[in-house]
Amino acid sequence: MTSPIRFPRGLYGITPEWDDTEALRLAIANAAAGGMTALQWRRKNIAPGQRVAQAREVVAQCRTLGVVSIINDDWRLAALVDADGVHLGRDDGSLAEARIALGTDKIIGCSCYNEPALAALALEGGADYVAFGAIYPSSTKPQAVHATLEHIKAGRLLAESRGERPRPSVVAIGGITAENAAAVIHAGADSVAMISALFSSSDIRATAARCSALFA
Ligand code: TZP
Ligand code: MG
Repeated sequence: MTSPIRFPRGLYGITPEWDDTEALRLAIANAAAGGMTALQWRRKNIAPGQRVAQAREVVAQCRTLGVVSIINDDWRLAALVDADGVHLGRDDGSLAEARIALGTDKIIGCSCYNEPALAALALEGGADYVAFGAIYPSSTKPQAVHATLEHIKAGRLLAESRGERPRPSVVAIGGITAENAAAVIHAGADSVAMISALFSSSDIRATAARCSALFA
């Protein structure tokens, strides 16, 4: 029997840079119909006046769909729109401050790039998941550092070694597709994060279903 984890196993969609919120909602609905278990709202280039509104709509939609909602970069926005959690990179402030602000019921995930030492620190600080990437070349973030399947394995060992129940989860990101996801899951990822392979797919529901089936 697999041990319970703090962030859902499965496909973790991340939003593309779409200003068209209706198109985004349709894509999210299709991904959820295909089994996506979590969604990160990640917008690096959005007009300040649209930011809160789109985040709020996506979080509300996720709640209706039963999809865990995570806000990228900004725990204050996560609190404002009552998302299920936040994803923090190394430039996004302190995990401790975010935890105090959000409380223990919210999910905090941390980017660990290709550095298990960062994962150890994040886990010590109470992160609910640690993310490694880019596992494969990513056209979305071509400048991303390269992480390997060995980093996933190391992260999984770290997450398990703490003996916590439920235990923290391991997320893989970067260039992941329905074709290469099996190797990442086999290495120990509990969840695979995808932007382009999911949201640029001509059949988002079918792509999500293919990825989700890998976790069965
Ligand atoms: N961090 C490392 S790679 C990446 C991020 C946010 C982008 C992932 O996007 P894609 O399209 O799934 O490669
Ligand atoms: Mg960030």
